[in-house]
Amino acid sequence: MFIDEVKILVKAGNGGNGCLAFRREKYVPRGGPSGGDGGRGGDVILVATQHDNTLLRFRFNPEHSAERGRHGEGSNRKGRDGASIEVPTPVGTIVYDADTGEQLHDFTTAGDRFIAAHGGRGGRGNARFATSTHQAPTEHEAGFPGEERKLRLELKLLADVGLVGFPNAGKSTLISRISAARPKIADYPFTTLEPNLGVVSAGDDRSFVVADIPGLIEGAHLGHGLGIQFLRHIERTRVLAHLVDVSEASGRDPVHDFEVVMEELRSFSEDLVAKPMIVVATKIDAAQDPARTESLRKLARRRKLPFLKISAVTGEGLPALKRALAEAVLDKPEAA
Ligand SMILES: Nc1nc2c(ncn2[C@@H]2O[C@H](COP(=O)(O)OP(=O)(O)OP(=O)(O)O)[C@@H](O)[C@H]2O)c(=O)[nH]1
Ligand SMILES: [Mg+2]
Repeated sequence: MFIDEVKILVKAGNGGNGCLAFRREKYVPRGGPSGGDGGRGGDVILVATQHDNTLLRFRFNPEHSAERGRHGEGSNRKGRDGASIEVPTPVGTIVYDADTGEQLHDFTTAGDRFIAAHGGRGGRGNARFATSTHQAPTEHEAGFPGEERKLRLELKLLADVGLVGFPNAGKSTLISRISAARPKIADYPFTTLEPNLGVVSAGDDRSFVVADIPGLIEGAHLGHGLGIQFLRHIERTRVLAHLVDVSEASGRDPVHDFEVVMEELRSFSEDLVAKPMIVVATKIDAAQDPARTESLRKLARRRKLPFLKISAVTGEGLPALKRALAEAVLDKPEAA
């Protein structure tokens, strides 16, 4: 359902040209052919990595080419081979030929390698064309071109971060501020009916996936509101951001909201409440009474959970939240 997709161009290195040369040495009257072969062009190799879970890196960098082989030289010197390049590709990526649609590779395990474009062979130098009856050959080959292919990469996204909270807490607004996702946002409850995924760039060319899901209300596990079945979409996440509206507009008590949502999470599964969680006070631009924010902060401290406050409207606190989420998600072993 949530598919990340990019088109990329891979271009292997061309082979180096074969050389045309004859030996010229003192006291050797008629030197034989001595043109060396060209070097082989480098390959473009896609290598599966656990470190990335989106194709964002390719969006910034859609072309990958490997080095060409050097030309052959006289004295039978072969040109140096071009270096191959390895392009990290998230595990789970499926590679298609963009022109024919043919599936070329399916990355299932880390370290898995796929040569996406083969380097061109080096041309033969004239020394290789010598035979007993053809002792002064002038034939020599040009290097062969490296393969060039357009690929389409597809990756089924799995959410790393789940946004939970009451309806109207600002979940969809947050994902629209930190990713390219553009879910519907409105000031009535249950605006979000289906989960939205957004890819968030962590700055250092790494990224993670955030899931915005419908809001939870008291009794959701009994089917109130939109129920709790959609929580399965965040079962495999590594961290939850629990958004609590601390503005007066909610008309409710932030601490009570927090406890209600925790109970609903618990009735879905114990694993879900046991996940690492960041408590996020939202709409601080509209929070007049600091006591509301403070009560939530204290609750987070009691529960030994990190606490951050944000305004998706002014942008306050968003960089810190992104950093905290990135830290919780990246470089951690895969969730079971
Ligand atoms: N003042 C202020 N308003 C906000 C902020 N974030 C969101 N809102 C408003 O709060 C309302 C609800 O925002 P949404 O992002 O749709 O809330 P949600 O949590 O996704 O709601 P559901 O999808 O119904 O669960 C909208 O009118 C937003 O404009 C904020 O930081 N400050
Ligand atoms: Mg929403």
